Amino acid sequence: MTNLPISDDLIAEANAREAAALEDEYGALGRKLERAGIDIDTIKGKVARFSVAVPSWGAGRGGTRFAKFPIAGEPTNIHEKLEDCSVINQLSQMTPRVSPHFPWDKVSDFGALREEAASLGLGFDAVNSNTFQDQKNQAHSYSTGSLSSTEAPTREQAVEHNIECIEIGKQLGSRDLTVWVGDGTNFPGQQDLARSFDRYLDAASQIYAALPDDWRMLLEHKMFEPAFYSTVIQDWGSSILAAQELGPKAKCLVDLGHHAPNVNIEQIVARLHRFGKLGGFHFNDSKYGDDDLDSGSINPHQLFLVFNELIEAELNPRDGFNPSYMIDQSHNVTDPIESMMSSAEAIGQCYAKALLVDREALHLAQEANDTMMAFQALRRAYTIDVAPILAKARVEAGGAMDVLGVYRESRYRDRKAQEREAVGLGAGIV
Ligand code: PSV
Ligand code: MN
Ligand code: MN
Repeated sequence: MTNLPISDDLIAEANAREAAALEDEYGALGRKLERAGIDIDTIKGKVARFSVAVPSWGAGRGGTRFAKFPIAGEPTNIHEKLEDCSVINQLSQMTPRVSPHFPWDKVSDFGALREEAASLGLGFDAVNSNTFQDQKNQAHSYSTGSLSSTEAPTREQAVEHNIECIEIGKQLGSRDLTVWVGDGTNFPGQQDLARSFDRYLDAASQIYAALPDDWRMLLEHKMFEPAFYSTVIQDWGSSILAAQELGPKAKCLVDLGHHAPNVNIEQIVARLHRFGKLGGFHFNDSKYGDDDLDSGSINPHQLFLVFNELIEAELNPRDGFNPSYMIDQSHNVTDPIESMMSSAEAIGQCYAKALLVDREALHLAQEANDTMMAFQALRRAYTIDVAPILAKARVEAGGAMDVLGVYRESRYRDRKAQEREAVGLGAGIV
């Protein structure tokens, strides 16, 4: 029994108003692509099968360490977050899974939570552990680090928490554990840089040993914050070294905002794939650091180039190709539902554009060292407006052609503002 939050009639009526325009635009694009030897329906089929998970924590209004400005009708618990994620998926038809974070999303009955999600048309993606904050009644503080802490009981506590996340994930139907630790130092000399990595590897291997055979451990690196001098898993180098040491089920997760400025992220993608260690993505955009801005809002071309590498990787699956795709954003000034629908669209568009690249022309130009024609092969695909392909795939799956328009027309947030408890003021999440 599904229990979807937006009226199907509302979606159908809105789609009917736009149907002729969509047919016209899809037809025109189809003819343009046909001239280039591309079948638009094949691309639409691939887009229809593409999905990206949404983070449970992204459903609430984010903030900075200075302030958070809540909105009326914001979700206050995992049940309300799932309901909001269901809206995103119902309208966009691209986000059927939610990635939960523990202990933020802890409940007493995870079997019931899984059923509740299913009734909203949702499943669960990677489970995320949290050893970057102290929780109430926690025995040992993470102020000295977590998996790399100098204190053995603290490391044990962090390992146990990750193993508990795996147990929860089994009940939710997850198959990935994402581990990001904020461990690091704020002063030169504060900790031994080599030994802290040894401690991390030792603790991480205990988590790895608890992974079921068909699970993966996704190691997420981040250059800085909360540590501002050194971070234990600060870049893809430390991440791949750790993943190689841990074993084949350990992979690297690339969060687009976690790199030094100007780093060539698409090249990192190619490198990780080359060694069978590309585990997944946290999609977002960034201007200055780990800004967690909406995907494609600052540098959509970079996102396209990342997808271009992903298509290349898929065509050359050296050690398999199965990266998990997820959004990781903080919506500080927008309605999170709107931001995630718009972000899923931006991500899907980059995927579709990457599918349109004439790979033969690209490879021939590369072999001939014809730099301009190689670049033009990418440019031709990037400049095509693929919106009609995404809209048609969405509508055929029961979603809305105009996702934001239908969402506003539904007055969903206004209704929730009447029903839900108000969120208190305070600092946001990392
Ligand atoms: C850390 O900045 C991060 O990107 C990790 O994915 C965390 O789990 C997430 O943000 C949530 O704050
Ligand atoms: Mn992340
Ligand atoms: Mn982050």
